[in-house]
Amino acid sequence: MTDLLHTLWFERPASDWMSEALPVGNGRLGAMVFGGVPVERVCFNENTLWSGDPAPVDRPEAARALGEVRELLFAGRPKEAENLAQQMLTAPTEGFGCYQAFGDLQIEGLPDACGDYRRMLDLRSAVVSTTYRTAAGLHRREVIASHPDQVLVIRIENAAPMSLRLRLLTSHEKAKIVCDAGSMVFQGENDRLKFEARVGIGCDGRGEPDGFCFRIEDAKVVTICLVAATNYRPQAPDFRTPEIEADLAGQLENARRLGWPSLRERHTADHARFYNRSVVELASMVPDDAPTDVRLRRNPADPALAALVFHYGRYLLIASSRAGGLPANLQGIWADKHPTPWNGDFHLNINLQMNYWPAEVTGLGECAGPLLDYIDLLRVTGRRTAKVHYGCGGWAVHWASNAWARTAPGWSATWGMFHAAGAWLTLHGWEHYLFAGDEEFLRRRLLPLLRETCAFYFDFLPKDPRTGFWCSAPSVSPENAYIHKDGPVFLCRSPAMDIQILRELFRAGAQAGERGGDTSFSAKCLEYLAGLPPDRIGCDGRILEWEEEYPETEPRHRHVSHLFTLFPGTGISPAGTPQLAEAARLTLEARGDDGTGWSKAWKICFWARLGDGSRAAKLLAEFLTWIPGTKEMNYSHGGVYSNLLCSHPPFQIDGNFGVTAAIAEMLLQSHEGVIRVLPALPPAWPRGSFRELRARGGFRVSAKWEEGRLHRLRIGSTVGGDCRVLLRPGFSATDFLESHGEGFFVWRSAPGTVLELYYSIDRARPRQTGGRNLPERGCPQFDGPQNPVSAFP
Ligand code: FUC
Repeated sequence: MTDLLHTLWFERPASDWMSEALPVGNGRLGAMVFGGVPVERVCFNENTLWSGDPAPVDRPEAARALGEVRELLFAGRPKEAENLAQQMLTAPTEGFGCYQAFGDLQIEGLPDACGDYRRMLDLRSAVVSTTYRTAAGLHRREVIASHPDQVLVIRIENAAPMSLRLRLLTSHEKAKIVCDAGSMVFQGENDRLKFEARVGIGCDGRGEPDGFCFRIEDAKVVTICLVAATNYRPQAPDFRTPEIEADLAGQLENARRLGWPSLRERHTADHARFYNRSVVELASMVPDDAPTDVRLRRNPADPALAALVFHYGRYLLIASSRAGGLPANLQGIWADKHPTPWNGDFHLNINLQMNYWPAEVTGLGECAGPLLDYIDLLRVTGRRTAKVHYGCGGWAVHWASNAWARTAPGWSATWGMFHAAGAWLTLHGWEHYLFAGDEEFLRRRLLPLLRETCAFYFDFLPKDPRTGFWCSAPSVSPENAYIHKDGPVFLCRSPAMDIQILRELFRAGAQAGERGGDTSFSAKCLEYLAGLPPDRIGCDGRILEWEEEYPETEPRHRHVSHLFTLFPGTGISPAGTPQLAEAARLTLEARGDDGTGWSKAWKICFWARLGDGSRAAKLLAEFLTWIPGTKEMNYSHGGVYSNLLCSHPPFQIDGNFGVTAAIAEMLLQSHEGVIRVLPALPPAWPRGSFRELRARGGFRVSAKWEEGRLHRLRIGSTVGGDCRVLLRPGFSATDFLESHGEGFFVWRSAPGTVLELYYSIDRARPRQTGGRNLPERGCPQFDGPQNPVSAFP
């Protein structure tokens, strides 16, 4: 039986890149594999291949117009303010460029399938395989994208000798292909970068160039290695080196020397090091072994499918975001063309941030490395934008950016003026610190980042003359408009999202300053925190998205920006702020459950934070709505394709990452300084377990539940310190737990120790049956008093 939790599989070759092909990636090189017969298509990407121009587009006249735009906003004339902002504050579209697909490697002449066709992605080994029976026997193909050896490898094994033809295809105009005795070289350039791919071919038959193609004769076993690079360099102002610096010939030679078994082994070992960091298991009522697309259409509410999509998000993050590279863009590293939808850019009003929501909680903190590096890149270019556009210190970035770290506002004042993107990104550094508890990171990287981000806002925020609060103006509530007497307007003062982000920013600054010994920075953050306006509830009980209770142009808009504070922020919780939590609930009800893929993923996170597991599960099943690959772009009905990639539509990877984070949030929360286990467990998931999800404070949490009740709990402490945990009332504390009333306990943990708790599943008489402090041994296996209900992973 197929491993339902870690395998995607299909009975047909993929007919479409976006919705059916299967992704592999090593963080930099990505490919979509079709598993075709008689033609295999491997559509590949290299994540630095972007068009565009890094020349700054900041508008020197902007700072002079800023005062007037603000005055118009304060005078209640937002439409005029928006018109003036459009004229004077927006930056041109020129030079933005887009992420570009590299090319296609086609293998023609593969033997026909007589039966038993299976195409599969094994998430644990990160291998895409295609197997089938031919007239002569078994045909087997495997594709990997190796991180340790920086090579994409296609291995073909066939029962009988084959005659194949290899072809490189590309839609880049300036590209040439040269073949020699054992390889194909593909070189080109776009408006900015040089790029090159090399294909090395090894086989047990004969191989020779054939015009622009490569011909293989009489081979049963073929190994094709593809390496690729550009002359991009993540460094302003030029962002490129004169020539491509990667030693592609050396990489191919290394791959040839290692050979397939070693390449495969080194790849799977490297991947497992990340993939095995955490596991979620959700038991199905009736395990369904059918192909993934059939499962999806048959029972989107199947808990095992939810677990699969959870693991898929982790897989995609490992495959698209590894140390030293650029972060995952809107399509990860899996684009099939250019221009890519929305330029395949780094959208910063939800999308890039969502890509990294699952990183810390699933133990993939290193995969957030590219994001943190990218923020440092934006800081460099963003200093100029802060100065030129606003006359401020610090740094600023707006609604979206690209490989050139563009930080100026967008070309439309309606969406391009979202400047809180930099503050939001900075919070990812704070979260990284909270999860890892790494004091060195705090001092060396986080504090300088926080200081510089806050420096912008210390200069930027005017006082609202009417209320005396700090005011974020001009700004927008991402991509949403309100109805003003002069018509629909986007430009506004202090949208709720800005204020909520700034609240988290100043709070983080205050705490980081305190912990890092910068008390004056800490005090200044506290002063600004105290001067921010509170969240407001409208007369119908909902949280206000804008400063005033305006009618909305689109009450069911996909962005739910004014609930940032519920997730990923920390400002609302049913226990801590019940009134706001109720207002958040009403806000969500009014917004409706529908939305693009990423919007649905976000809504699941919201319901998880509100502790409503049933509603979260309902939305999760809707997120798993099957979308045929033919569906046109739209802004309200998303889901997933057959290959489980998130459909905005079209394919946009944020929803895959968002949904992984959401499932983690249903099982474990730690944002309130206390660990809550199973805070939003849906009744439809009565039995399951998770292993090694991460909680803030450097804790690793594993749990198992039966009949919807926590049965075993294990918390590992990596850096020591107090671990506050909320346990079901009625349990007595062990020697290792101090009771703080109403189910709250504190474990005063030493670094490297583990706390284990075992509960009886007897509903009538819940009791704690054991708790121990143990030295940590990496991934836990529960021992001690065992209940043989089922094996814990
Ligand atoms: C934001 C969203 C859109 C889309 C785009 C890439 O602008 O509002 O729905 O996801 O990013």
